[in-house]
Order: sequence, then C-alpha cells, then structure tokens
Amino acid sequence: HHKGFIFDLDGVIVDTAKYHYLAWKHLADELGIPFTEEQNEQFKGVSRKRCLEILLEWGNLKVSREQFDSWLTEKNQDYLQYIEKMTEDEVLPDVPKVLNFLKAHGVPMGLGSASKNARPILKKVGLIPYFNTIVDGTQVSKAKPDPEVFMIAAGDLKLPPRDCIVFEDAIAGIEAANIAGMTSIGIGDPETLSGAKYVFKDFTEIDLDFIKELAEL
Ligand code: B16
Ligand code: MG
Repeated sequence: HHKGFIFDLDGVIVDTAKYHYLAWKHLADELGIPFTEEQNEQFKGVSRKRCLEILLEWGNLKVSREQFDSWLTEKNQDYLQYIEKMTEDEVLPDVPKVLNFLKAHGVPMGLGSASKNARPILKKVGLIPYFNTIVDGTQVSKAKPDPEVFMIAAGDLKLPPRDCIVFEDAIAGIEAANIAGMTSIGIGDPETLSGAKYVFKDFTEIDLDFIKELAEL
C-alpha cells in the first residue's frame, strides 16, 4: 500500500472533547476562572499539563508544583468518570463506515492522540483491532502542533509523511499534520480549521469515493 491513514481520537473518532470540557469547566469553576466552550477549542489536541498551565495563566494564578499536580489529578479523575461509562454507541456517526472500508482494503491505519487515556477509550468503544499502531500521550514528549505524534505513527506504519492522511479536529493537530508534510483533513468547523487541506463537518459528509481516491485504491 502507498497510503496510510492516521486518526486523532478526541473529537474525530469519539466526542470525548465534551467530557474534557465538562471536567475542565468543573475545575475552572472551582478556581473561579471563567471558562467557555470557545476557550475549550484552544485545549483541543493540547496535553493535559499544558491545558492546566494555560487555564492558570488565564486566571492569573501562580501555584506550587504540588497544587498543580493535585489539580491535574483532579481533572483527570473527573474526566475518567465519564470515560468509564462509554460504550460502542459513542463512536461518532459513520466513523465505522470509513474504518471498515480501509481495513477491508488492507490500508494501514494509525492512531495519533495527545491523550494519555487513548488506549482505555479505544478499548471501551471496541476499536483497538483496527489500528496497526496506537501512538498516544504516553509516548510523545512534544505536544501538537509539534508533528512528533504523527511522525512516530508514520514510522510505525513504515510510510513517508507525504503518504499519510491525517484526520484532526484541533487547530494544533492540523498544524502538526501540515508541518509533518502530511495531507490534513479537518473534522469540524471550516473557519476554525481553515489550515486543513479539506474540511468536513463530520464523517457523515465524507463518502467512500473520496476515501478511495485519497487511499489511491
Ligand atoms: P488526556 P486528541 C487530546 O486528545 C485532547 O484533544 C485534548 O483536549 C486533551 O487535553 C489531550 O488529549 C490530553 O488528554 O488528559 O486524556 O491525557 O484530540 O489528541 O486525541
Ligand atoms: Mg482531537
């Protein structure tokens, strides 16, 4: 195969972005820092630690290492409560259509997520078997927009970056894919994701002929 596909997780395969939002909102309320869904856009694709740093900057709060770590843990525990309840029904519409099509044609697939919770989430929704490689937040040192996560995935798939197609919902993720020299496909709002080569509202708008063309099948 000439081409490979790399998928982001949160906001592309599952809508865990809404759970991240709820958990951050919970913490922000507790700290008295205003936090809107618009601000949450800037957290997409960004590591947990970096998100908290940004939140504290917005709130003009300087805290000790211990306090920082304890809030980080609190946010994650809150988030994990939502994850525990996830089922296969939470795979976003028409994502299985695309995954099944690519798998049936033997196209290499990878996951490239900033999340340290990526594996448990994939397990919950039953998608582990689709991926030839799963690269997550436990393996990367440089967060998106650094292309590291996608470069590791491409390496695992034994493909040069130009032969990789990346699906992303985050501004930082589109940037990472572009910097890597991969084909970026935005999932979400075309204005927010204007840096992407193509943008779709969601997978229901993507037809298999387009996937076939991208995959050069
Ligand atoms: P965790 P993705 C990212 O996942 C999320 O978009 C981002 O909002 C989150 O802060 C980050 O994972 C870290 O997640 O706290 O679970 O390690 O979109 O790159 O799949
Ligand atoms: Mg995402």
